[in-house]
Amino acid sequence: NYYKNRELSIISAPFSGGQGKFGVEKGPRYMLKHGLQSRLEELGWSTELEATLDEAEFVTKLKKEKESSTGGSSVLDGGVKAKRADMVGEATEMVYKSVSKVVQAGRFPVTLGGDHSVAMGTVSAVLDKFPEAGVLWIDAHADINTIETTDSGNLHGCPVSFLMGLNQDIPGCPESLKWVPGNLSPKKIAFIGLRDIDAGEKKILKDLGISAFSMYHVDKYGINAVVEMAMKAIHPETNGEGPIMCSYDVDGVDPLYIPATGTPVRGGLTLREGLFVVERLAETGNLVALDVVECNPDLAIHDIHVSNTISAGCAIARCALGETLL
Ligand code: 4U7
Ligand code: MN
Ligand code: MN
Ligand code: MN
Repeated sequence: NYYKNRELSIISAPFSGGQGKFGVEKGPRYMLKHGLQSRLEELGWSTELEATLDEAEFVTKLKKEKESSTGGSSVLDGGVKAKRADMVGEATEMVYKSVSKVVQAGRFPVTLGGDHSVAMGTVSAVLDKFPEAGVLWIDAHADINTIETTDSGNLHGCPVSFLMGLNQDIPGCPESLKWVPGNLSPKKIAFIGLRDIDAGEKKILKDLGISAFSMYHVDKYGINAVVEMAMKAIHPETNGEGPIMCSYDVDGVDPLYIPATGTPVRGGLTLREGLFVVERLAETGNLVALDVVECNPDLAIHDIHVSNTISAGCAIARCALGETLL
């Protein structure tokens, strides 16, 4: 157990520039309003709040950028694509600094997104503190597009390629993202929940031999076996033991349960499977950091979709931090 003193910080990362829809920056505020902090206190954690960027400030900036002639220009030198790369670079570096401060102080970082581009900051900070950490990436998507393979140009579909340093040598790689160390080894990440992978991403996953468990594997082996295999994949020498960071995109769970998210894909994890993953990680005592990202309350058609999404997002955090059914 890496946090015997049970101290955590909730890091708000209300950023939406990694994709095109407003509202995902509201995720942290909604989850906090839902009572997340006191529920984590009830689990025996002493908690602190850590702000990164200012929600209102960033929304204003984003609106200006969208109204400008380029609309957050996406095509860069060399024909590569990355929308709003300057903002994403600035925001993710701020997240990196906040999470660094928290982990270096020996506190468990719970980062609330915001879109998944913020994981460039969280994972980089966690790897500084725990260089041997493995990452479990729970998601319908692999988020491993490079600035060459991305079709959408949305950087929330690219954080893993930046974390692995796959863009550094591509001509036209945005200066603003050069701060990302890019030292995540392809051997140190495993995906769970995949079901919407672009052709370019499939090739990268295959070429680099990355461990990826799709919904097919969840159906075939069951979620418990998949989590076990994923842990062994990132820590092969120690039979799955060693520090684990979990970057949890709520769209890994089926939109039946978590409808208010930017890129929903049907056929996902049930809510129970999605919670089991983090319950199991908590049980190992090896979890060192958590992101919960991509809750977008603005994308709900009914109020019930907002509360379903936010309460499920909060449940993911609580289960990861030790809440059990019995
Ligand atoms: B998320 C996508 F094309 N792959 O690159 C892309 F399907 O953080 C989706 O997982 C990315 O929500 C989804 O735009 C990013 C698309
Ligand atoms: Mn996703
Ligand atoms: Mn994602
Ligand atoms: Mn999404």
